[in-house]
Amino acid sequence: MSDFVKRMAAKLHTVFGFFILVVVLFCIKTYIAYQTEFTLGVKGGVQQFLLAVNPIPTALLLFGIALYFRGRLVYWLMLIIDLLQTTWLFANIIYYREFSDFLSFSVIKGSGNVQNNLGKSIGQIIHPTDFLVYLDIVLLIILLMTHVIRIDGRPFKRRYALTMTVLAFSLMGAEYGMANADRSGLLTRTFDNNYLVKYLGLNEYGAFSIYQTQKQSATRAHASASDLRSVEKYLKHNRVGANPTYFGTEKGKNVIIIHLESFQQFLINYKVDGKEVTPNLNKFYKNQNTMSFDNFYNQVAQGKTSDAEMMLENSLFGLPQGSAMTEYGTQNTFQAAPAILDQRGYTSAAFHGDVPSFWNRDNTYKSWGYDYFFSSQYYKEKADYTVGYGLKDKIFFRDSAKYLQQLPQPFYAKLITLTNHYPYELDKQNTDFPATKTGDKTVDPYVQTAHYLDEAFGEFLTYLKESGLYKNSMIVLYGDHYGISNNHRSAIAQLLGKSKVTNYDLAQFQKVPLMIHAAGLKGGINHTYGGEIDVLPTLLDLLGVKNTNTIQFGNDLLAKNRNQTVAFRDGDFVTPSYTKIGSTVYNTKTGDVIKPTAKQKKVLAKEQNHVTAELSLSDRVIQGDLLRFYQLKNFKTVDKKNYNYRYVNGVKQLEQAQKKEPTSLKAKNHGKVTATYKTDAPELK
Ligand code: GP9
Ligand code: MN
Repeated sequence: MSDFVKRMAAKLHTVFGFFILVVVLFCIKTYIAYQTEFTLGVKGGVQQFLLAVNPIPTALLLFGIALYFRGRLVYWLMLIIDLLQTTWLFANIIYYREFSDFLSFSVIKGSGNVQNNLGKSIGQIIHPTDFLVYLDIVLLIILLMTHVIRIDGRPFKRRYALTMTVLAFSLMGAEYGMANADRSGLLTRTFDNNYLVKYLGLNEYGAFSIYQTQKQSATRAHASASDLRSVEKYLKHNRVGANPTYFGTEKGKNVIIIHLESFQQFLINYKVDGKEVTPNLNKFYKNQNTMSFDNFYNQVAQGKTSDAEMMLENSLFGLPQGSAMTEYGTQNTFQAAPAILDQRGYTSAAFHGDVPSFWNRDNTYKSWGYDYFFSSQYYKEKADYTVGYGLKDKIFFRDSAKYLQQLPQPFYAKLITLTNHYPYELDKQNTDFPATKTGDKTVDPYVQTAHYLDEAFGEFLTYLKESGLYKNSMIVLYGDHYGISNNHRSAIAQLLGKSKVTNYDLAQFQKVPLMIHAAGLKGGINHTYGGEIDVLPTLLDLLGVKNTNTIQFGNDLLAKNRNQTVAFRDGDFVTPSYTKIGSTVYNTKTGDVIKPTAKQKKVLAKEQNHVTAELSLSDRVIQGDLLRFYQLKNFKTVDKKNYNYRYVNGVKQLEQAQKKEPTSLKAKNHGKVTATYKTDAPELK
């Protein structure tokens, strides 16, 4: 043995040597688990680096606790700490295998409705090799018992123990700084548990999950049924009746919702080099059976897509910070569209080509009562099938049709597109549209991915027509939020053909499309002012679902005498007359700044009150989990235990549904495909 190895081996007989050995073994196995057990979506050098080093800080910190003690106890403590951390790792490996997500403390607490049916199937999902994560601990125990490693009875200097603790915290801080530089808003926006583990580590994720669960439980515990009273009072005062001309006209039809990622209203009829960016959507927009809204605004905050989903399916606002879906989606009680319709004989399904954990969809959709969630696990993926967050839209729509035609009718289906997402990248073979020429690299390819989305939509629409779904479905399209953020003022000005843009222009730039199409529906461009919060009441009225006693903050866009004040999440607002941004008020028709008269001031104060009230009351509903106290008439509380979105389960469930409820397109066609899906996606050639 060389001198060096001998010297190192001798060090193992010291407390510090043993400590380092424990830390190194623990970090190595965590890293191996990261690589083999989880799909963390690590991209680029910074993320690779952070993944490799992220187990170190908490390992130093936690094992370092033992250094404050002396004698045998030090060794015992290290082994116990190892055992605890390893069990956390082990539990996550098992849970991830079943749910493609990490264990959260709200799931662990399992308070009543948050169970995931894990108990039942645990035997089936554990592999004997999973226990290998404990191997290093067993090895350490053997080495100690056989005295290959001797116990060092000398006290470890307090000073050094403290140094280790300080070092651990400093490394944690440095790591967080690097992580946040790569992905800003990591802890405030809380996109995906995968992100927290990838950037910060499994233990940090665990600590954050405890913090979040505690925070939520505290407000939840303080809330009581009486808090609902002010909400009900507000709603009673502000609710408007449905428009009798439209109420129930689409009763019993399928509902197909297409979530157009990052799609803004200005793209409709927009041209680049004389060519329409979105010819298919433009045609749909003008169709005589499409009701299109041209003063419809996105109202999202940090939760972006998840805020849009929350509003669309619950008519509750997202939160001022973070994402309501990630923070409250697992634990809260909801009375959401999928559940409401489900209880009226509908089948509900969400389709999305990304991992199920993003925005905590995998848990939230259960709370909302989705029967099916077709996430990336349900789609065959080859390397060139995906870009950015997931599946390319053309392939996504094509492969969704396969599941869509198996859904018992009537169904409520939501398809969330993905390709038109920042940074708007698309491979050459799919790019057949000119970029804009503002010189802003972030902005210019936006029309190219929007064009791709439009082609994908066109193909899907053809399928709907050929399969017959077009005739018996209400098809709803909406843009979730802006694609070009306010940081790109100069590029926005060029796109809009202006010399410069004001805050008024930026507010109007928040318009997104909303189109509702159904055979026989009286179409046209509707100029009413509204936002995402108003969609659910509108759809329920069209479907003939009485909506006068729900806790929903929007109002039917087709109703007469509706309040047309559109709240932005930060408290600013737009009405047909005024656009209020910060302390400035603009004339909505002209964009001119207004110096309000005494009378106007009164009107504006009233509008502001209305906006502040609806936002804060909606927050109270979510943060206090108030719907748990609200018995909605004819509505059964959703039991999350009844849902499982794992691929094998979903497929089996679909199969059984064909026999139990033979109303799907496919079942009606005696198990045969009704229309072949046509796409020009080059990847499939
Ligand atoms: C991810 C997708 C994007 O699954 O929905 O979310 P966004 O970044 O737009 O909020
Ligand atoms: Mn989005």
